[in-house]
Amino acid sequence: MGKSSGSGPSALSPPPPFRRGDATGDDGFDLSDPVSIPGHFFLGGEPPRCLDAADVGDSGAMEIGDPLHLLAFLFLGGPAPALPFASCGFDASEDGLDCANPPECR
Ligand SMILES: [Ca+2]
Ligand SMILES: [Ca+2]
Repeated sequence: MGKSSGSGPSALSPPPPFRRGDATGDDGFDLSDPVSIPGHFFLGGEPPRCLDAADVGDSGAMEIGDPLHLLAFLFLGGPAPALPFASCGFDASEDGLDCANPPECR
């Protein structure tokens, strides 16, 4: 047929759900999650699939404190990551972090 309709994807598509702290996107929490964050930013490793999930403290920026926060929670009984953490959800605070390739969140 002729021209396609004007109903393309909206510029304001809703953000994908994610689970904060699951930087590897494998639906679980283990040592690979905190390790993958500095691994990407300082060692050129795989980027987190969802930067929001790697922003453990929800500061709106990726910092060295994010993997440290996650390490402390996982192994030292430290405070939990910011919500959404226990289950899939959406970022409560707007920031410039992207969730470009979100893992399937269950
Ligand atoms: Ca993980
Ligand atoms: Ca945020």
